[in-house]
Amino acid sequence: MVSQVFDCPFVPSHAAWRAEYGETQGLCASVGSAAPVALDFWQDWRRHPREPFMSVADAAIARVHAGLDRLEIEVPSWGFADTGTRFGKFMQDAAALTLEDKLDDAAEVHRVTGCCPSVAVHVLWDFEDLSNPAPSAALAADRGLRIGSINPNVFQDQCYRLGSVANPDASVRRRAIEHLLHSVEIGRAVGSDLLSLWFADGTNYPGQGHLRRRKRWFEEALREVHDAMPASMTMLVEYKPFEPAFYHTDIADWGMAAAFARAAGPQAKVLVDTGHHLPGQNIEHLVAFLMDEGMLGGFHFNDRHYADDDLTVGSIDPYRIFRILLEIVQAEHDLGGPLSVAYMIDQSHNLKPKIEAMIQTVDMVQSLMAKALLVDLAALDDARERGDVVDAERCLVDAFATDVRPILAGWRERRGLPVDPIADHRAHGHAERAAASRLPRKSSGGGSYA
Ligand SMILES: [Mn+2]
Repeated sequence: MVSQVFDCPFVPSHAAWRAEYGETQGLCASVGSAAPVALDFWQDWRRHPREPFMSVADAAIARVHAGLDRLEIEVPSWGFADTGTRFGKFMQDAAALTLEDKLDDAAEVHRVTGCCPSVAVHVLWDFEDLSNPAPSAALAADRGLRIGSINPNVFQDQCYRLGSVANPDASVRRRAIEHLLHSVEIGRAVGSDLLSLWFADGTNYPGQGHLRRRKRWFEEALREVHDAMPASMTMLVEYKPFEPAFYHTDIADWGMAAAFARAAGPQAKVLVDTGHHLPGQNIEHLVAFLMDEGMLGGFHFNDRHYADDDLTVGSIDPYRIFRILLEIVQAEHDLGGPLSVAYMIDQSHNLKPKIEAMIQTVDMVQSLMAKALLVDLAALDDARERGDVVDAERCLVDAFATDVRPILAGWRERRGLPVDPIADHRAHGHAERAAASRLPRKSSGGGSYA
């Protein structure tokens, strides 16, 4: 049904639609009742009394399309594998086992979205031969992709029970640092410029660890790794308030991450995982603060209701993600150019089919970015200067309430992409083929607990 809507000439160009059908003719008359998307969009704009429909729409659509042209979103290899909670895993027939499988799935996401050319890799889960990672870059290139952020793993081995670079045992700290240094070399070998660091280090009980000593071990480790990076590489330092540690976590929030990044060196920045905050945290505020300090490195997109739930981004609170993206849109507007921010997904789905969930995520990020780009920044500034709190808020709410699906469809048509990427993916048969080829291999294991 929806595809009929997107076939409507209204979608790629309002001007073309008006020329053909006339400004006063309702869209429902031309495509019938199967037009909920475009009809909503039409009615939404017609109800706006503040601006003439065409002038606002054309300018806004051009702005959104240009913004979407710049938006690349990295998918995580672990999002395609069987994963679970600590209570168990629900296996999916089509879930990926090998790096090749994961790259095949990432290529399918990129085929239908056109904006996901890079794949984040997890060192222990994705490289069978850590001494020879270079062939993985060719595997990615064969599929029109590239290897994105390198994610070391210093939380899984038994020796890390009491921490990695903050372990009280110097030999364990050294082992963790060597793995991080090896990860830098892996990045160099596969042409990646992002080293993405998350540590499970922390303690479960008061008195268990010497907090300041652990802080200094972290500073020393990050500095050593930073110094080994090529000039093109960025170190991303991720934080998380708790889990797996339940009393204290060594990098518990964005301020600590920023302090550690500063101590490490100029190529280290903060990675904001949207699910890694305590309830009530104003994420867009800390994002604005980090940008102004030149310390924002990138995002791990996901959503949460309670803790680090790894739900689909925007599924719980799309307005929050919109506000975060709006801070970036404003910063780039003030700067007069794009910021260097890595947009990455950190989700692993148990219930949704993994590729569909990833496509849905990309679509949500694009939609919320489109809404953020629709905010009239001049009107917003004017309202602020007049001290008009209501008008200022209305600038945000009006943009957020706009149905951007037809604008997104127009962008996709312009790029030769399917206007409904999930429907196209389902019709393409990738999941069925993947299940047929992977199910016989399932007994050999695979997956992770990401
Ligand atoms: Mn993350």
